[in-house]
Amino acid sequence: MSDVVTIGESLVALIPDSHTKLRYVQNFTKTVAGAESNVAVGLAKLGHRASWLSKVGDDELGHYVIRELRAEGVDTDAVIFDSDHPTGLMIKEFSPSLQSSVHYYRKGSAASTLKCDDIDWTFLAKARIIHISGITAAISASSRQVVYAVAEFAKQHGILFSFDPNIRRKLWSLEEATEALVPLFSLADIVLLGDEEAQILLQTDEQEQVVSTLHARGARWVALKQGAEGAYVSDGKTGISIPAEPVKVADTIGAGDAFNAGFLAGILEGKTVAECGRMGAVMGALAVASYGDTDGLPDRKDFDAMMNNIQEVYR
Ligand code: KDG
Repeated sequence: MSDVVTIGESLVALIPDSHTKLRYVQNFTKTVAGAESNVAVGLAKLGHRASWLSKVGDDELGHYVIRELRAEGVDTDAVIFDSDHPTGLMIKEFSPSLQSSVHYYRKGSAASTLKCDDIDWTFLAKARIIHISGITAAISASSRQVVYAVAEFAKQHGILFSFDPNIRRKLWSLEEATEALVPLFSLADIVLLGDEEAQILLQTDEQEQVVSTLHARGARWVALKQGAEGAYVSDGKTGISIPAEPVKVADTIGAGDAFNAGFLAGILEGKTVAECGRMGAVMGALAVASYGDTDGLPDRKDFDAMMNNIQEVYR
């Protein structure tokens, strides 16, 4: 039985060792990326039982993904190996100004063939929280159906459904994203979104307006992630700004997932919304301080030390 089940695609990510155009890069580090598996890793490192449900190719990259996630303590027993479709790949690119972008090689990947028949509903029924991001809805029509079906299932079974729109403009147009993602707000108990996403999907990034709109649609917890400004979090009774933790930025990719892991850990532990927000902010800061999506995420002991005094750990 898992505290949290996350569902979505994980990819092998190649991270260049230099800040230049990919054509000039000589060396890459191989790592695992994927919004939902990042959340599962963050939760597992904090000591929660986290499962990741997906499909990977029955290929070397697929076995690598599973090996890495298991090493981080994520349960992957429900993952399906697909011998007809490959594991997806992405390559990061860093410009000289440290901006990062990604190139996807994921069309027709194993995860994009995920369909409702692949889901082990009995396994899912035992979760306390199911977390999915909009990337799962973007990668194919069948995985989009999975997202809606899982959200409905969570509602019927009293499982908390956690949703992060995670809009990826390289995967679909803003019109397609809006049409597919806005209805999911009404099915979500926990909404974790960025301020740009709020602007696109709700036509406002004004924090109180965003949270009141989402609470009116049924969300019990809302976290509006504001990047370097921190976050605004609400449980419908208390709304509070959480400052970002001071950090030297290496790579911002993965910060939102890390925030989500910290925030969901807080909910599992019965914390106040302010504490959940601070847990998210600490996890987010640690993710941006390192290059891989999850390499910088702390184990519980380090996390607790940072929650008490982040300065001490950095020395
Ligand atoms: O949130 C970070 C993710 O974007 C990254 O790990 C890769 O899941 C990914 C994606 O589809 O972009």
